Amino acid sequence: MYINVHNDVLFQRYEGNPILTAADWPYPANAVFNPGATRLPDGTTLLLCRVEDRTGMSHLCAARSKDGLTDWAIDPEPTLRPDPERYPEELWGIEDPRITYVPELNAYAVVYTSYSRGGPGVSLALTEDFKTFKRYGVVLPPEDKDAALLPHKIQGRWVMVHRPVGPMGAHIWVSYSHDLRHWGEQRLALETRRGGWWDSKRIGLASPPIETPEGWLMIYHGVRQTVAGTIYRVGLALLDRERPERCLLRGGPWVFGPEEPYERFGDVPNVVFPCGHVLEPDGDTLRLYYGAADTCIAVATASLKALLRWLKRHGRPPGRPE
Ligand code: BMA
Repeated sequence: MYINVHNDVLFQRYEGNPILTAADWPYPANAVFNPGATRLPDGTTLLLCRVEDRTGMSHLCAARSKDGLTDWAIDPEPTLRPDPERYPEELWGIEDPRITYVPELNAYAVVYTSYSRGGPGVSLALTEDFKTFKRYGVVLPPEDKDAALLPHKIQGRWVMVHRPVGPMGAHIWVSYSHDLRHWGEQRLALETRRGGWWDSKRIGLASPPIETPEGWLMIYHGVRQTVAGTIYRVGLALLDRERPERCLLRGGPWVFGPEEPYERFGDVPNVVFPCGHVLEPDGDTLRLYYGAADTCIAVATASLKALLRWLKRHGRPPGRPE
């Protein structure tokens, strides 16, 4: 049992939240949320935002800011649109990008959900400039989403963390590839907990795993079903550096959840859904960008060291019956 669970405040919301809403968009939009994030070489923060229009379908649009908080310059048109003619899996839109800079490729890997007739799948595109994209199409078929590429090969293979849904639930898996197109050696990395747990209905990767000397820090979302609907919250786990399918530590309580009105009310209430972060030049301050209530975009900061300290104190190896 986890008794005396600490309500440590690890994430501080920015007082100017939400930082981006549909009203800021240069063209009509219903909602902007769940952005991927990266820091460009000149220090600019780039968010690749999911934009839902009034058909109900989504595309991706880049917003850039010098300080990562204010004065966003938003592309005047969609940056990456669904292309169902050439990529039929994008028929009902593209959603929830995760961005990883991959030095070996000299490019950013954008891994996103393509919403096909067969359900949501994982698609990959590479870009150097967030203007032109080299699409790989769907790399992991439905039902699968919440995926990100790790920034370098491990023992000669690329690594993807993702969330397939099977008859036994929605858990986090790790898969390997030699060429980014063909994925195999699938391994179950982290399971939903059961019963009353906050992460008992579904879990999925939030922002891309962060490499630390102790392992890959994984920020993940967990879903609980209640009589009033679902609640999306955020928890922490640490994955082995060389074998990321091995979870070393998993936090008990959630570390971030919907509290503010913009997180509690919106198109889908009670959702915080991070898809990206940037690390400040101090190497410790983490800015976590998240969709709030499937309606707008907000940001919260945390100390990477404090997150790891917390996990070492309050986390435990998974695998025991929970
Ligand atoms: C998930 C995804 C997210 C969304 C969340 C809450 O399944 O579809 O895009 O933010 O549900 O609606």
